[in-house]
Amino acid sequence: MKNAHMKDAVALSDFLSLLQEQIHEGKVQWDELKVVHTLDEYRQQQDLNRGPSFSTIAAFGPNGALIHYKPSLETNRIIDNSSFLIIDSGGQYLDETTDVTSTFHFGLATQRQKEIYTRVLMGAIDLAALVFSDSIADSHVDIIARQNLYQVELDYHHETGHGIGSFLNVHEMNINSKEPHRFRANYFFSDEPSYYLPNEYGIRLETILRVVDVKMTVHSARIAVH
Ligand SMILES: [Mn+2]
Repeated sequence: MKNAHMKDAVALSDFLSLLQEQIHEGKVQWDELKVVHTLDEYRQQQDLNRGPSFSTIAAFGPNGALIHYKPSLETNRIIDNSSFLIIDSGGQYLDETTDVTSTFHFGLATQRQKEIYTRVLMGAIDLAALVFSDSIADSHVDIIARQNLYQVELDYHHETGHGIGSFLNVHEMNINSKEPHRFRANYFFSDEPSYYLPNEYGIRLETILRVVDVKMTVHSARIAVH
Protein backbone atom coordinates (compact mmCIF):
# COMPACT_ATOMS: atom_id res chain seq x y z
CA MET A 1 0.00 0.00 0.00
CA LYS A 2 2.75 2.46 0.97
CA ASN A 3 4.83 1.69 -2.09
CA ALA A 4 1.95 2.29 -4.51
CA HIS A 5 1.01 5.49 -2.70
CA MET A 6 4.54 6.78 -3.24
CA LYS A 7 4.39 5.98 -6.98
CA ASP A 8 0.99 7.61 -7.16
CA ALA A 9 2.29 10.74 -5.40
CA VAL A 10 5.13 10.98 -7.95
CA ALA A 11 2.66 10.90 -10.86
CA LEU A 12 0.43 13.48 -9.19
CA SER A 13 3.31 15.80 -8.25
CA ASP A 14 4.76 15.69 -11.77
CA PHE A 15 1.37 16.49 -13.22
CA LEU A 16 0.61 19.30 -10.75
CA SER A 17 3.98 20.89 -11.40
CA LEU A 18 3.18 21.01 -15.14
CA LEU A 19 -0.34 22.33 -14.54
CA GLN A 20 0.76 25.08 -12.14
CA GLU A 21 3.60 26.22 -14.41
CA GLN A 22 1.46 26.37 -17.55
CA ILE A 23 -1.48 28.13 -15.91
CA HIS A 24 0.84 30.78 -14.51
CA GLU A 25 2.53 31.24 -17.91
CA GLY A 26 -0.88 31.51 -19.57
CA LYS A 27 0.28 30.22 -22.98
CA VAL A 28 -1.53 26.87 -22.83
CA GLN A 29 -5.26 26.77 -22.16
CA TRP A 30 -6.35 24.18 -19.60
CA ASP A 31 -9.86 22.89 -19.09
CA GLU A 32 -11.31 20.15 -16.88
CA LEU A 33 -11.17 17.43 -19.56
CA LYS A 34 -7.52 18.24 -20.37
CA VAL A 35 -6.73 17.74 -16.67
CA VAL A 36 -8.49 14.35 -16.72
CA HIS A 37 -6.71 13.08 -19.86
CA THR A 38 -3.26 14.37 -18.91
CA LEU A 39 -3.36 13.17 -15.28
CA ASP A 40 -4.57 9.71 -16.37
CA GLU A 41 -1.58 9.51 -18.76
CA TYR A 42 0.87 10.43 -15.98
CA ARG A 43 -0.51 7.68 -13.74
CA GLN A 44 -0.32 5.09 -16.52
CA GLN A 45 3.45 5.61 -16.69
CA GLN A 46 3.86 4.32 -13.14
CA ASP A 47 4.99 0.75 -12.50
CA LEU A 48 2.15 -1.81 -12.12
CA ASN A 49 -0.56 0.78 -12.91
CA ARG A 50 -3.70 -0.67 -14.46
CA GLY A 51 -5.62 2.56 -15.06
CA PRO A 52 -7.73 4.89 -12.92
CA SER A 53 -9.59 3.53 -9.87
CA PHE A 54 -12.63 5.68 -10.82
CA SER A 55 -13.40 8.40 -13.39
CA THR A 56 -11.05 11.30 -12.64
CA ILE A 57 -12.83 14.40 -11.34
CA ALA A 58 -11.59 17.88 -12.28
CA ALA A 59 -14.11 20.51 -11.14
CA PHE A 60 -13.50 24.23 -11.56
CA GLY A 61 -15.45 27.05 -9.86
CA PRO A 62 -19.22 26.35 -9.65
CA ASN A 63 -18.70 22.76 -10.91
CA GLY A 64 -16.72 22.09 -7.71
CA ALA A 65 -19.85 22.75 -5.64
CA LEU A 66 -21.54 19.68 -7.21
CA ILE A 67 -20.56 16.74 -5.01
CA HIS A 68 -20.92 14.04 -7.66
CA TYR A 69 -19.65 16.15 -10.56
CA LYS A 70 -17.71 14.49 -13.39
CA PRO A 71 -16.66 16.66 -16.36
CA SER A 72 -18.24 16.06 -19.78
CA LEU A 73 -18.19 17.92 -23.11
CA GLU A 74 -21.38 19.73 -22.05
CA THR A 75 -20.13 20.89 -18.62
CA ASN A 76 -16.39 21.31 -19.32
CA ARG A 77 -15.00 24.58 -17.91
CA ILE A 78 -11.82 26.49 -18.75
CA ILE A 79 -9.47 26.73 -15.74
CA ASP A 80 -8.15 30.19 -14.85
CA ASN A 81 -7.03 32.01 -11.72
CA SER A 82 -10.51 33.19 -10.64
CA SER A 83 -11.67 30.27 -8.45
CA PHE A 84 -10.93 26.90 -6.87
CA LEU A 85 -10.07 23.73 -8.82
CA ILE A 86 -10.81 20.35 -7.21
CA ILE A 87 -8.92 17.32 -8.52
CA ASP A 88 -10.17 13.97 -7.13
CA SER A 89 -8.53 10.93 -8.69
CA GLY A 90 -6.91 7.58 -8.03
CA GLY A 91 -5.19 4.65 -9.63
CA GLN A 92 -5.48 0.89 -9.69
CA TYR A 93 -2.09 -0.71 -9.16
CA LEU A 94 -1.41 -4.44 -8.91
CA ASP A 95 -0.04 -3.64 -5.43
CA GLU A 96 -2.74 -1.18 -4.31
CA THR A 97 -5.65 1.16 -4.99
CA THR A 98 -5.34 4.94 -4.45
CA ASP A 99 -7.78 7.85 -4.05
CA VAL A 100 -6.60 11.41 -3.41
CA THR A 101 -8.18 14.87 -3.61
CA SER A 102 -6.55 18.31 -3.66
CA THR A 103 -7.98 21.80 -4.09
CA PHE A 104 -6.08 24.63 -5.78
CA HIS A 105 -6.46 28.36 -6.35
CA PHE A 106 -4.10 29.76 -8.99
CA GLY A 107 -4.99 33.38 -8.25
CA LEU A 108 -5.82 35.32 -5.10
CA ALA A 109 -8.33 33.67 -2.78
CA THR A 110 -10.48 35.94 -0.60
CA GLN A 111 -10.00 36.09 3.17
CA ARG A 112 -13.25 34.12 3.62
CA GLN A 113 -12.08 31.43 1.17
CA LYS A 114 -8.75 31.15 3.00
CA GLU A 115 -10.50 30.72 6.33
CA ILE A 116 -12.81 27.97 5.04
CA TYR A 117 -9.96 26.13 3.28
CA THR A 118 -7.95 26.29 6.51
CA ARG A 119 -10.87 24.89 8.55
CA VAL A 120 -11.29 21.99 6.08
CA LEU A 121 -7.55 21.31 6.36
CA MET A 122 -7.70 21.47 10.18
CA GLY A 123 -10.43 18.82 10.15
CA ALA A 124 -8.36 16.56 7.91
CA ILE A 125 -5.32 16.93 10.18
CA ASP A 126 -7.35 16.42 13.38
CA LEU A 127 -8.71 13.10 12.07
CA ALA A 128 -5.27 11.99 10.87
CA ALA A 129 -3.77 12.76 14.30
CA LEU A 130 -6.55 11.13 16.32
CA VAL A 131 -5.69 8.66 19.08
CA PHE A 132 -8.69 6.61 20.13
CA SER A 133 -9.76 3.57 22.10
CA ASP A 134 -10.39 0.34 20.22
CA SER A 135 -13.97 0.36 21.48
CA ILE A 136 -14.69 3.36 19.19
CA ALA A 137 -16.74 2.71 16.04
CA ASP A 138 -15.78 4.30 12.72
CA SER A 139 -18.94 6.44 12.71
CA HIS A 140 -17.88 8.05 16.01
CA VAL A 141 -14.80 9.77 14.57
CA ASP A 142 -16.68 11.69 11.86
CA ILE A 143 -17.29 14.67 14.18
CA ILE A 144 -13.52 15.20 14.51
CA ALA A 145 -13.25 16.21 10.85
CA ARG A 146 -16.28 18.54 11.05
CA GLN A 147 -15.71 20.36 14.33
CA ASN A 148 -13.73 23.28 12.87
CA LEU A 149 -16.45 23.93 10.29
CA TYR A 150 -19.25 23.63 12.88
CA GLN A 151 -17.59 26.45 14.85
CA VAL A 152 -18.45 28.87 12.03
CA GLU A 153 -21.83 27.20 11.29
CA LEU A 154 -20.66 25.37 8.16
CA ASP A 155 -20.84 21.67 7.24
CA TYR A 156 -20.60 19.28 4.28
CA HIS A 157 -23.31 16.84 3.28
CA HIS A 158 -21.48 13.60 2.67
CA GLU A 159 -19.58 11.06 4.71
CA THR A 160 -16.08 11.98 5.89
CA GLY A 161 -14.48 8.86 4.48
CA HIS A 162 -14.68 5.29 3.23
CA GLY A 163 -12.62 2.14 3.40
CA ILE A 164 -10.41 1.40 0.39
CA GLY A 165 -9.35 -1.95 -1.04
CA SER A 166 -6.04 -3.15 -2.47
CA PHE A 167 -6.44 -3.61 -6.26
CA LEU A 168 -10.12 -3.85 -5.35
CA ASN A 169 -13.01 -1.44 -4.72
CA VAL A 170 -11.92 2.17 -4.27
CA HIS A 171 -15.06 2.87 -2.22
CA GLU A 172 -15.75 0.29 0.45
CA MET A 173 -17.97 0.91 3.48
CA ASN A 174 -18.47 4.52 4.61
CA ILE A 175 -17.11 5.51 8.01
CA ASN A 176 -20.31 7.38 8.84
CA SER A 177 -22.73 4.66 7.83
CA LYS A 178 -25.79 3.76 9.88
CA GLU A 179 -24.11 0.47 10.67
CA PRO A 180 -21.00 1.27 12.74
CA HIS A 181 -17.85 -0.82 12.38
CA ARG A 182 -14.94 -1.16 14.81
CA PHE A 183 -11.51 -0.08 13.59
CA ARG A 184 -8.84 -2.75 13.23
CA ALA A 185 -5.09 -2.38 12.69
CA ASN A 186 -4.17 -1.91 9.02
CA TYR A 187 -7.62 -0.79 8.05
CA PHE A 188 -7.10 1.87 5.34
CA PHE A 189 -9.70 4.58 4.90
CA SER A 190 -10.07 8.03 3.37
CA ASP A 191 -10.10 11.30 5.32
CA GLU A 192 -11.98 13.80 3.14
CA PRO A 193 -13.64 16.80 4.76
CA SER A 194 -14.91 19.48 2.41
CA TYR A 195 -17.05 22.54 1.91
CA TYR A 196 -19.41 23.45 -0.96
CA LEU A 197 -20.88 26.87 -1.73
CA PRO A 198 -23.63 26.30 -4.34
CA ASN A 199 -23.05 28.05 -7.71
CA GLU A 200 -19.67 29.35 -6.49
CA TYR A 201 -17.02 26.75 -5.62
CA GLY A 202 -16.07 23.62 -3.69
CA ILE A 203 -13.14 22.69 -1.45
CA ARG A 204 -12.24 19.05 -0.71
CA LEU A 205 -9.07 17.51 0.69
CA GLU A 206 -8.51 13.76 0.77
CA THR A 207 -5.76 11.46 1.95
CA ILE A 208 -5.76 7.75 2.80
CA LEU A 209 -5.10 6.93 6.46
CA ARG A 210 -3.92 3.69 7.99
CA VAL A 211 -5.02 2.46 11.42
CA VAL A 212 -2.08 1.32 13.54
CA ASP A 213 -1.87 -0.12 17.05
CA VAL A 214 -0.32 1.92 19.84
CA LYS A 215 0.47 0.62 23.27
CA MET A 216 -0.95 2.67 26.11
CA THR A 217 -0.25 2.14 29.78
CA VAL A 218 -3.90 2.15 30.87
CA HIS A 219 -5.48 0.08 28.11
CA SER A 220 -4.81 -0.70 24.46
CA ALA A 221 -5.81 1.89 21.89
CA ARG A 222 -5.36 2.63 18.22
CA ILE A 223 -4.06 5.60 16.37
CA ALA A 224 -4.72 6.59 12.75
CA VAL A 225 -1.76 7.95 10.83
CA HIS A 226 -0.74 8.43 7.20
MN1 LIG B 1 -12.55 9.10 -1.77
